[in-house]
Amino acid sequence: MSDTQGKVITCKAAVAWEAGKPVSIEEITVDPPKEGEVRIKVLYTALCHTDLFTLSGDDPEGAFPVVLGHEGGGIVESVGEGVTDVKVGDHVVPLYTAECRECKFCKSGKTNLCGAVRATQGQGKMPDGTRRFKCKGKELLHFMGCSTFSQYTVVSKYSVVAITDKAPLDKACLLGCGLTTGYGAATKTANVQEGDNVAVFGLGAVGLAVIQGCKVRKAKQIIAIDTNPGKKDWAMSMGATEFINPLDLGKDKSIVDVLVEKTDGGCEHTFDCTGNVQVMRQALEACHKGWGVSTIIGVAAAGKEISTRPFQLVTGRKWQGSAFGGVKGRTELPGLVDDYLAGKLTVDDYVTHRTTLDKIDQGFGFMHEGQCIRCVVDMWA
Ligand code: NAD
Ligand code: DAO
Ligand code: ZN
Repeated sequence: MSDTQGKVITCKAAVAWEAGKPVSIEEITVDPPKEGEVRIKVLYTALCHTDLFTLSGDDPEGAFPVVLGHEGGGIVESVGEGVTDVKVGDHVVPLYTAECRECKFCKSGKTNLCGAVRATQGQGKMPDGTRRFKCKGKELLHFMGCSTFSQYTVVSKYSVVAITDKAPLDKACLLGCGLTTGYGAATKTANVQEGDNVAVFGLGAVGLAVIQGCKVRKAKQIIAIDTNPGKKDWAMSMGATEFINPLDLGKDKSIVDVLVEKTDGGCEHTFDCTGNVQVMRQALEACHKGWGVSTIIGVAAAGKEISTRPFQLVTGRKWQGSAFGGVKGRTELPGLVDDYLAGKLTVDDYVTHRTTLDKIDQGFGFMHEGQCIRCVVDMWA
């Protein structure tokens, strides 16, 4: 039993007080976990663009004040009643896509989305409708069921998975979002097959992980596309067969024309990993007539809509989306950790930058510079 069990913990967290303002490092209190909840000592969190997105006010559901962060790893400090799958001392990764194994979604066998904590997670609250964080007399909202920008966090038992303590948590934390999302989108949602031609738009952590998934599936052409020329070497190192910067094409050739030409009529699979709705359209239209499938992974800004001519769909192209790569976190994430430890899934290379909680703003700066794939924050340094 830990000596903090059952007690309110005071610790440091990056608090986002309002949209468009930097986070501030505050002393906050974290209540003990209630029934069905798990309190985690967060050791590492990685910065993902979704956190920035909410901070900047682009997230339509963003609300404040909030403890952001959803890509993290830590150790279970205490558990509430009715928690059996994880125990004190376990190494864990919080899951923004929960898995209860009992709801209609979980039992359908058709999706990794889970209904159990969906409504309260969307409101920034725990499943009983209350919160565990306070700062300066105010309650703080939880974020995506994870809130890993705090040294301690509380999550639902459905929103956490134990992983082997052989996996270094400063790397394995990336499996809590970007890597699993991209790899799963290719291997599960799209289910890319040997010999397929694919195009991946946007080469951040998500797009690079899509490339890894396509390579594992022995795709024939893996065409990597990004407006940042610095992403070419990254893409090739993950298994892309070629790189195209759409800005190099000139006015007369669109990226769609180029892809259709290079793949003898279009790709079997394309992936949007940018969140840009114009790119989503290009990705759909670069699919092969009759059977090409485009998977949207990128999250678009508030109010954005996608469009194409309906004839694109009438003639057999399909549009679909993928959340957390279609991966059921509690059931399947440990297998991805095993793949990582067995050298089948590259993770370490994605950690291009590091910082500390006190300097988390420096990390956000790295992300804006365009060189950063993931910045890992040491929560206790
Ligand atoms: P990132 O910002 O690191 O990478 C995006 C890349 O897209 C960058 O390299 C950028 O240069 C490139 N890009 C931007 N505009 C482009 C354009 N017009 N054409 C080609 N390339 C362009 O982000 P990331 O962490 O890799 O995440 C990618 C997207 O996936 C984001 O929108 C993020 O919110 C979303 N996401 C979705 C899920 C999910 O479950 N669906 C999970 C994680 C992230
Ligand atoms: O079940 O209705 C639902 C929503 C589940 C959340 C899926 C989130 C997908 C995008 C997340 C952005 C990156 C972390
Ligand atoms: Zn469920």
